Amino acid sequence: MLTRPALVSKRCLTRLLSTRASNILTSLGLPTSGEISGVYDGQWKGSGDVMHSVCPTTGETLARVRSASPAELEEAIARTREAYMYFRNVPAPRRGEILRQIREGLAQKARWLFVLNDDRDDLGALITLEMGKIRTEGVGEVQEFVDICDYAVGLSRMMNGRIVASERPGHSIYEVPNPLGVVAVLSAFNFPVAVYGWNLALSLAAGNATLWKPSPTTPLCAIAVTKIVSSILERNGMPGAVASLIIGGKKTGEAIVESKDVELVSFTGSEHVGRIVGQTVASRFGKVILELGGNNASIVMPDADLSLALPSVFFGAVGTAGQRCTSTRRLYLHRSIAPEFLERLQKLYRSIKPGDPLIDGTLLGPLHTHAAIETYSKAVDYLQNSGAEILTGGSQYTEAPFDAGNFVQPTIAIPKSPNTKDYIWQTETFAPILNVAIFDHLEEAIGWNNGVPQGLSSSLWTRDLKNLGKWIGPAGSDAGIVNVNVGTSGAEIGAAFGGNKSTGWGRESGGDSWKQYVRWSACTVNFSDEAPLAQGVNFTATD
Ligand code: UN1
Repeated sequence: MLTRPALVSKRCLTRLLSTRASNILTSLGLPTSGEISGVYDGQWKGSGDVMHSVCPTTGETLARVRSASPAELEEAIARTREAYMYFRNVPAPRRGEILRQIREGLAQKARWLFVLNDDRDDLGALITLEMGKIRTEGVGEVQEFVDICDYAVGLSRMMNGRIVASERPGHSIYEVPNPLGVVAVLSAFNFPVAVYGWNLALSLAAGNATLWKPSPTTPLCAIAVTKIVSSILERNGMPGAVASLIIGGKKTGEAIVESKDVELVSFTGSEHVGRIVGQTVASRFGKVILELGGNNASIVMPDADLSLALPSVFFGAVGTAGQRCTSTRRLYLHRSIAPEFLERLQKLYRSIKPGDPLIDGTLLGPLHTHAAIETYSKAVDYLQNSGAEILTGGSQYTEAPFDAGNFVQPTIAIPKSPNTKDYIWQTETFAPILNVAIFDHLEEAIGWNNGVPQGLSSSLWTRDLKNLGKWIGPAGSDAGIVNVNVGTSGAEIGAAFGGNKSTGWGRESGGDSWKQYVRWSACTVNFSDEAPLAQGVNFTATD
């Protein structure tokens, strides 16, 4: 049952914090009263503005967090740099061993695979409390961090360079990866733990120090993770600033992005802010990884197994209340199966009820912020005013207790035209709205799939190999993630994760992503008794 908190005054935060919240905070060693320090660079501190963590389910203020002052930010960057200077000399497999311990520290907080309903899924519960996603997804997010740590432990013994054949006798060329420097991770509210995990794991394996600026609306998740990571670093005699934390707002983000002491900025967020981040980092010749908007489509062919496609599309569109970068926002149905598919999909939508995301069995939690309701309502208004048919949903839940949180109805709409140039197809609305169009030929659907600015994830439902070949080939989907009989969301960590076009071309997590977190040197070594020039150039002076 949701409890609607009384107005929380600063002085009596302790007394009024709900049991629902205080149990989770206490289990992770987070204070339930007073202000919490939001800066860690070897020491916990924070004397900047106070930021509020607000529960999206109940509207309750969970904590007041002290962000970094400008001087503290400067100091944290300097400490992180010093930590890098130390850490780069620690052998990579030893760095891997630290990651293994971090993995163990996290796994104790996410044992869902082995012991259901165990209190060790506290970190997952905190994600649910602060971000609003349902508990199984909160715990799954911690699992994603655990998985990437496993991956990076192995990587710490496999970050190989290459030996290249030289055209000159007695010469060898080595391509050598070395640690890069300070990596800033600017993460978003929707994956407040896992996306940091992707970056931290690769960055640490590569010998860098990280500076994490999480979303200002999910500071508690960041503080809880940093407590786990820093205790392991300190226990191993490493500088804590190998994994620094800065809670802050826009100005803090700008200062980090502009800082010449930050070699790589890994940013997850909107296309609008990503464009500014990209340009700013490029203007100082820094490195950048961008994970921006997704506007992902699923295409269902007549030969698809609908009993597989339906629940996957349902999860892709409604899971996380439509707040994954990979959420399914566009659904292209072949004319022959469209009526049946839509009827069955609507039945699934009708079965979904909003609820406390902490309670097992709830499938629909709130949107993360109140502002997101406005974005949702604006998109619904646009659909209605432009002649779309709303098949289901379209409203906010306004009855108690849901009026205290940010609950909206998952929505299916058929826009008037499938023209991808229209605003509704072009724009990523970060809410559970699924726009549907009907096609006759796969080529037409692929054209629509590719006809938007974004290019993160895409999914084709078919049993026909010819369709598969087309879809993953040169004239197929132009997204970074191109799935077959798998939904658009819920990628594993093993492959590189990221999108093309206005999604920013960034790649994180698995695959070759680690190669961005190192500086590469091409080293030509001459072990002969002569010093010939390449390409046979003769530069001998005659005296
Ligand atoms: C995001 O939404 O920013 O593929 C990341 C997925 C998750 C990660 C999403 N593994 O849906």
